Amino acid sequence: MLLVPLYYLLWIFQGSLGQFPRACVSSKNLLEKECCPIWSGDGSPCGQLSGRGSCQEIRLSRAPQGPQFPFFRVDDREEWPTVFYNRTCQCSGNFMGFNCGDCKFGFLGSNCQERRLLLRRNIFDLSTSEKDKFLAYLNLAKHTINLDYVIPTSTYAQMNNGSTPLFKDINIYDLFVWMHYYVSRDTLLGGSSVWKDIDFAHEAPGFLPWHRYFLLLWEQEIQKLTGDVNFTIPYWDWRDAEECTICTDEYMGGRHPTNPSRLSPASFFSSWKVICSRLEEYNIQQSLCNATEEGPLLRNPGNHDRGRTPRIPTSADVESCLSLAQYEAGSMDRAANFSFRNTLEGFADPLTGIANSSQSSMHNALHIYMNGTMSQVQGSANDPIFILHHAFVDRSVDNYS
Ligand SMILES: *[C@@H]1O[C@H](CO)[C@@H](O)[C@H](O)[C@H]1NC(C)=O
Ligand SMILES: *[C@@H]1O[C@H](CO)[C@@H](O)[C@H](O)[C@H]1NC(C)=O
Ligand SMILES: *[C@@H]1O[C@H](CO)[C@@H](O)[C@H](O)[C@H]1NC(C)=O
Ligand SMILES: *[C@@H]1O[C@H](CO)[C@@H](O)[C@H](O)[C@H]1NC(C)=O
Ligand SMILES: *[C@@H]1O[C@H](CO)[C@@H](O)[C@H](O)[C@H]1NC(C)=O
Ligand SMILES: *[C@@H]1O[C@H](CO)[C@@H](O)[C@H](O)[C@H]1NC(C)=O
Ligand SMILES: *[C@@H]1O[C@H](CO)[C@@H](O)[C@H](O)[C@H]1NC(C)=O
Ligand SMILES: [Cu+2]
Repeated sequence: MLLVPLYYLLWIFQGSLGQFPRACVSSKNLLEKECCPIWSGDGSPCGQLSGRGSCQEIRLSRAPQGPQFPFFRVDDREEWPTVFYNRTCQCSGNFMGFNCGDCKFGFLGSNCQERRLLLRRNIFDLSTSEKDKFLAYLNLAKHTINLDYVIPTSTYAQMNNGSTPLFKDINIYDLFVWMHYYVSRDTLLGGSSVWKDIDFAHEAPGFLPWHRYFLLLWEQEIQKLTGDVNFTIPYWDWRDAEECTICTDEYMGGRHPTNPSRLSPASFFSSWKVICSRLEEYNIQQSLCNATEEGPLLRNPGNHDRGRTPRIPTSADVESCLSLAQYEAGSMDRAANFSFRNTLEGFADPLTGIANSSQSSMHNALHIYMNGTMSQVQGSANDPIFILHHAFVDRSVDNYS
């Protein structure tokens, strides 16, 4: 029952993650506002000669205006991606991607006709070698430059409306960290002022489809990086956990022996550097996160505010949340009562469905519980626990009907 609206939303959200194909960031592309790269398979834009797609004008209905965002044409993300591009590849059939070079999720083969069913598994059900392979993929992604995508290091206006492009390389893992930052960052209003009450991926109906699409793209990038076409993100089933059971050196990194908010040197995650964490600095400078390394991953599981989040959600919490009949209800934001999305996201008490601003439960509870990099929305994807956590949140959606 839920799948129909969800896939419809997925379609709407395609491309709204903030990706910039490397092939589309010259001043020529930006001034012409065209992003229709060549598909190397046949040398034509959007793989047009092979019938994969064609270069089309983007037509959007005007974004709804409302009190939640009392501005117009001040933020590059409005009516995405039309500030940057008004012509992009529209792919046909089972093709997708910026040049229609990829297959839609769930398909493979040279014509993307083979159906492929992939299963995400509980991380504790992986064999040691499967689990170690997953960890190695994470580390490889963190240390491999993304050849397909780059990030902008400034706004469109700061690029003189496209005549002076400012883009930068980023690694495959951090591209996703950056996209999650970009979708949830504040709006820069000039001078030193910002609009903080904005987020294109949280606290609204888009929360679940946006993160679902994000995970699917993440999987696809890892599949392409490693050639492991069957790769799926494992999930962490945190129900009834009394502590962070994946916070060990065998899994996502144990605690440092002397510094409780750092990771154990026995885990390679202890040497990972975060990006996009200095939000106040960006706002003061009216700049974007430019993916400069900003220090180690921080995590201090269980040291959180227990008044706000007394425990990791229980099986009963999940059952109760799944029994909420309406996907959205009432105000469609964090104040909504009896809303499946708002309750699963964590702004309502799962046992009553009543919104409560002094509690963080369900999805939010895990972010708060980690008491570190995971706890700040914009930079949370720096901690690879984000991926395992969201894979489990996504699984809850599958169990909802
Ligand atoms: C797309 O952008 C280009 C460059 O600014 C402009 O010339 C063209 O008129 C735009 N097309 C549409 C349909 O807005
Ligand atoms: C960029 O475009 C905006 C809106 O059209 C305009 O107000 C501004 O002057 C332009 N800036 C530059 C540097 O061309
Ligand atoms: C992926 O899974 C399919 C079906 O289970 C199998 O035939 C294929 O060999 C697997 N491919 C790889 C690269 O593991
Ligand atoms: C990148 O961002 C950091 C933090 O805001 C800033 O200190 C640095 O100057 C920026 N680097 C470039 C090349 O803009
Ligand atoms: C960690 O938890 C303490 C309360 O126990 C809180 O004051 C602090 O802001 C939290 N830090 C992060 C990064 O969440
Ligand atoms: C949700 O329920 C609470 C408690 O009944 C109520 O105070 C609040 O106004 C409700 N929220 C909305 C948006 O209706
Ligand atoms: C909200 O949560 C706080 C702290 O757990 C609790 O004291 C309060 O009764 C709750 N409010 C509602 C309306 O449930
Ligand atoms: Cu998020």
